[in-house]
Formats: sequence, C-alpha cells, structure tokens
Amino acid sequence: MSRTAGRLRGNADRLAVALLAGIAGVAGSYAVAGSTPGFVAGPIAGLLARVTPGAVVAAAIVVLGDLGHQLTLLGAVAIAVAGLGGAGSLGVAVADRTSTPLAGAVVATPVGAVLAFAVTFAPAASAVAGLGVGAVVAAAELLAARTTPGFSRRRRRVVGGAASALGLGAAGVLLGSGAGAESTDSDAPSVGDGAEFDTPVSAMLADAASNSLEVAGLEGLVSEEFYTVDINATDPTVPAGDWTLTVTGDVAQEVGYSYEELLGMAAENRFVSLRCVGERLNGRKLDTAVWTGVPLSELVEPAGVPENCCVMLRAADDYFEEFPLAALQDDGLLAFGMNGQLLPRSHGYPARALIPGHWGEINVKWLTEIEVLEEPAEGYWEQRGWHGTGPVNTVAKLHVDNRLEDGRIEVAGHAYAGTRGVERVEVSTDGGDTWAEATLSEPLPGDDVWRQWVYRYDAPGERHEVVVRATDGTGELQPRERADSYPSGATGWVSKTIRP
Ligand SMILES: Nc1nc2c(c(=O)[nH]1)N[C@H]1C(S)=C(S)[C@@H](COP(=O)(O)O)O[C@H]1N2
Ligand SMILES: [Mo]
Repeated sequence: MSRTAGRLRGNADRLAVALLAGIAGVAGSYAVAGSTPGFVAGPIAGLLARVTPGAVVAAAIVVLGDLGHQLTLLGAVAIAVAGLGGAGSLGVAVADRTSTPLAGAVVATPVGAVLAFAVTFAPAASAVAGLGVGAVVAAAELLAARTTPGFSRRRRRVVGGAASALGLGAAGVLLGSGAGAESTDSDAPSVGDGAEFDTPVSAMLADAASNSLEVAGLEGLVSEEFYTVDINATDPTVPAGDWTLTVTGDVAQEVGYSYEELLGMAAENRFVSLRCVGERLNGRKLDTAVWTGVPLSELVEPAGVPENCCVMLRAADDYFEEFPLAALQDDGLLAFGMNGQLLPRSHGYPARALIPGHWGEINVKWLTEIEVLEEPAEGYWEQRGWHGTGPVNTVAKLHVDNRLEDGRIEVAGHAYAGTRGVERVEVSTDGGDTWAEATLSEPLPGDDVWRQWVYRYDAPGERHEVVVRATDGTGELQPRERADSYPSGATGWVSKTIRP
C-alpha cells in the first residue's frame, strides 16, 4: 500500500499535468463548439442520460429538477477531462522518456484530437481540443526542462501546466459561450424578409402586453424567458438548407418538405402555451409565445393517410415521441417562428411541432420525420415510465405575493388548462376554508393559452395560508389531491404560507 502511495506521490506532478491538459482540451473543444454536440462533453452527457435507468431519471427530475441535468453535464465534463487527460499523460511520458520536451506535445495533440473526434465527429472542435492538450503538455515540459534555482523540476512542471491550462481554460469558456449561441445558421433568411411574417406578430405581442395584468414581478402573457427541456446537454445544429421533413410509414406515398417550401406555405400566427409534464406543481416550466407555422394536417394530407392510430415524431437529436394521429391532425402546427423571429435553436430550429393542449414532450423540436404508425409504440419518455403524451392537467400557479402601499396583500400567478381553457381561478386566504374569485386577464385569442390571475385582500396581520385553484372551461375544478410529476404530471392545489 505504501508503495502505491509512494508511486502516486512520485507521479503526482505528471498526474496533475495530465488532468490540466485534459481541462485545456475540454476548454478547447468548448471554445469552438460552444453548447453544441461538437462539444466533447455533449455526447457523453447524452449517453449518460440514455443509459441511466428511467426510475433514476424520474427521481432526479422530481427531486433535483434542473440540478440533475447540471450534474449529468458535470459528470460528462469530468469523463471528458479524464479521457483527454489520458492523452496528456501519454505526452508527459513521451517527453520524459525521450528527454525532448516538445515530443510530448507532438504525441498528445493528435491523440487528444482523435479521442475528441471519436466522441463528437466534429473535426474543428476536436483539433482544437487536441491542441489544448498539447499546449499544456508543451508548457509543462518546457518549463520542467529549464533550470531555475530553488524550484524543483516537478514544481516547474506543475506551474507550467497550471498556468497554461488556466489561460486556455478561461479563453475557452469565453469563446465557447459566444460560439454556436442562440442563432440559427448563416444561410437562413432574415426575419425582415417577410413583412407578413413580422407585422401581425408585432400586433399580437402588443395585444398580449396590453392585456397583461399590472402586477409587480408577474411575468406577462408572453414569456420573456421561455423554459427549455432537452434530453441532451447540447442542442443539435441543423442547417436550414439541409433540413427536410418527411412523412413516412403507413401512407399512400411518402412526401417531404424543404425549409424553403415550408416558408413558402401560407402561415398562421398563434398564441400557444407549453407545459412540461416533469415540472413541479408550482414550477416554472409553463410558458407562452406567439408561434408562426403551417398546420401539420396540410403537410400530412398529401401523403394519403388512412384512418390510423398514431404517429411517431422523430427529431435531429434522436428524440422520438408517439401519440394519436388525431391530435396532430386536429390543430397541430409545424412552427418555424417564435415571437416574430425565426425559431431559436434552443426551441427547435428549423422547425418544431406544436400539439395544442398536450404536454410539452410531444411538441417535438428539430422535427425531421412524421412516421404514421399502424399500432401504438412507446416514445422516449414513455420508455422511461412517463405518461406524457396526453392532454395537460389543469393548474393555477402562485408566483407572486406583494405587499401593497395601502396595506393589502396581492397574490398572483398564471393558470393553464390546455384547450379546455381557464374559466375561473379561486383563492383562499384561510387554508382552503373559504374561497373568493380572483381577477383574470382577458383571454388572448387562441385555443391553448394560459391566463393570469390576481387577488388582493386585507392583510390579516398574522401568518396565513393562501391556496389557489382553477376551474377549466368545461366547468371541472382542478383536483385537490397532490401527486408528484412522475409519471402523469403534478396535481393538487398550490398553497403558500404568507407572513405579515
Ligand atoms: N427533439 C426534441 N424535442 C423535444 C424535447 C427534446 O428533448 N428533444 N423535449 C420535449 C419536452 S420534455 C418539452 S417539455 C418541450 C419543451 O419545449 P421548449 O424547450 O421549447 O420549452 O420540448 C419537447 N420537445
Ligand atoms: Mo417536458
């Protein structure tokens, strides 16, 4: 044991340089790829998420929320650092054996690049990953080879590695956060091109703004920050020029559409809300935007679809979800615009499905294929135990409690019931004994839109519990019984203790 410990200590400087080289390699990859699948940790995180048992994923979603996602990414970064560190370690060994400092970098650079490429198939980002590894090995070994009085060879090695890794790491993070960011791709048409695309949307956004309740801290009727949920740590980059949507499976003839063809079709602008089945009862994964797109039924019809049970939607990130064909034909939209802009990459550029009233998960982003099925099948999340392909549960959220100048208390939030619509929101300030009606925002045009609610009351001067519940457009009261989001979406009335 002491021998192992001794050897470890003897090699601690080499190990440190290898890890530092791994960090610089990962940073190099990030510098070029940013948050795209070209980033070496991206596919690793995706793999981790896919091999994790569904029950563990569900527990992580319910207990940890977004933190689970971040932990996965952190784990993936650690694995990538270790892997590229291997290339660094090889470089250090070569430099030592040959007593040629630069020989280490000459070996470590291509090995690191090849490793990164094997994971990402992204040549440029992998090359820079390799260079990051090589640069740290070179810096460490060059400094180690110098003779500086008072500094051991080992210490010089680590200082050289650390200094270079620090510089490269910082540069990588800086460059990467700009790389591949929001935008679309360079051959995409600019939004200003189509006046028709823009003008009605501006009017709708103005309408939403003027109909939003004036409550401090309450998000408007169109979300400023729209949530995202993804199976992968990095979003796919799909150039519009390469994109096609095909309608396949049990059809008379397969049909396909290019991005140009899609943009050439008569488009609609709609307010649509989305809610994730995995969100907590009073969570924040419920948002609304104005979407621009083409009815999905018009795209599917030319394929000649018999009376059929289901469709499987497939996407560029290998995501897939199945649900009844009728839901798609009913009022589904293939959206390519969001709030008057082309769809951001994070929300599915070039195009995504919007299936009114259904949980977010079947609103497939980066959509590439609609396969018509003869028999039901399981989607990505259903394979992991979720029941998220149906209509949303009714919910009233409580996100704001303000103390007004006149001494009253103001509570407010949003309510959503999919295509059933929200008819009423009631508030109790005594833990559910008595109820009063809240004021609702004017309904926006559209069949699948949330509403805001607000209620103001005299402060009772003591601790009390506010409870809120919605009634949907069919007259059905939101169920009181509490359930976690797994597997069928959170249920229950939101309540909050308010202190004077
Ligand atoms: N291709 C693809 N589509 C997807 C997902 C995904 O991971 N990949 N996530 C789904 C889930 S679970 C939700 S809740 C919504 C969220 O849409 P948003 O990210 O635009 O808010 O997208 C759905 N569509
Ligand atoms: Mo979701």
